[in-house]
Amino acid sequence: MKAPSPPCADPANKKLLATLQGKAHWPPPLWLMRQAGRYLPEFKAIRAKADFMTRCLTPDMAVELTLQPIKRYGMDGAILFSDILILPWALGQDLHFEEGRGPVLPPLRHEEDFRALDPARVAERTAPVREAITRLARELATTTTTLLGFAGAPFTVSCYMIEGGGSRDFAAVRRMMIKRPDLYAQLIEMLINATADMLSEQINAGAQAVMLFDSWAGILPPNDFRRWVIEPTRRIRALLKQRHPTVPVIGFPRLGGVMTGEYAQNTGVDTVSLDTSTDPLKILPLLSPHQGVQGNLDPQLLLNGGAPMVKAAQALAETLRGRSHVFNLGHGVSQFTPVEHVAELVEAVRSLSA
Ligand code: 1CP
Repeated sequence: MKAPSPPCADPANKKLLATLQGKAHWPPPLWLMRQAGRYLPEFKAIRAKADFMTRCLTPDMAVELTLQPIKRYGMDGAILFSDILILPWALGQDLHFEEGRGPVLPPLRHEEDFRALDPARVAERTAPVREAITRLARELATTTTTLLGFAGAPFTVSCYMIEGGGSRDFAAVRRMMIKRPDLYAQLIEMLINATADMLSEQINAGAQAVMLFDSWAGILPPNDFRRWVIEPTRRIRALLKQRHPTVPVIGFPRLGGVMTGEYAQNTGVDTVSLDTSTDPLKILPLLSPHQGVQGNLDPQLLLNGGAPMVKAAQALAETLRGRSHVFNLGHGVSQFTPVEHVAELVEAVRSLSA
């Protein structure tokens, strides 16, 4: 097992934070989406003891789970152990996670369902999350690891709220957008403000950068993508910049395809996280010089490990060398990934030479 990051009192040694603020580092800083998860034996040990919501809402557990991949691999970023669906739960929508099925919520269908949501209770219900962040910030203060907060972006969160869980085509969300744009717009408006407030609270508690996951952005046609993905993200970023001008915002418009450049330009996110299908060379010319790129190694290469993964990782880092690049995957770590493959990837990126 690798030692955790060496102590360092100087926040300038937080390579990930500096990169998110626009600097180029070589080798690039690295963390992985879903780095705390079922591929880790120490994660499974805690998973056997408590259900998902308990793990998210018990600060001791959330802290321990967040730090597991840091202790094992010395990642440059620690992402809070939580979920994008904590916000709907905090707004008053019931939520539980079913084995083999994922999140389950009572779907929002009628005006009364929307009216029952109450942003006034979010701060109180997310108090354990802030407590976990406060403790993590203290633990990581003297290390090289940057603490990341996050939320789902309004569109993706609305998908789960309206469908009542995951979906193949998100037809109920599309129906609502088409048939009740007034009601849908009210929900997105509420989510914009609640998300900005929640992320602002995460920053006040000690998160050094925040990420907005828009995992289903890619299902929308261009005009809906502009209205329900780009515009809400632009507004959340603007609200956060008013309150925390120096805190970087990462945006992940997954499967955004040719819309990804427009997303980066018009939301103003400091770093755009690219999914597996995106060629970074196609996006770079569309970014401003200090805008960063995060990603985007194929999680399937990590799953399989060995020379194909190492070669692709080296090529990806080399392609983005000289600009702000955070090494990451194009989506989350698969639960079937052998732990040795993650160690091999971390070593491959760390040992990139001049
Ligand atoms: O313990 C378990 O078995 C539950 C698995 C799990 C985990 C580890 C879920 C259920 N959520 C999480 C944690 C989580 N989720 C984190 C923090 C940990 C880390 O990254 O290391 C983060 C950032 C998320 C974000 C998240 N949750 C997203 C956005 C990113 C993505 O994967 O696209 C989404 C869409 C969710 C919803 C969700 N939560 C869990 C599941 C199985 C799902 C997907 C449901 C579906 O649509 O199929």
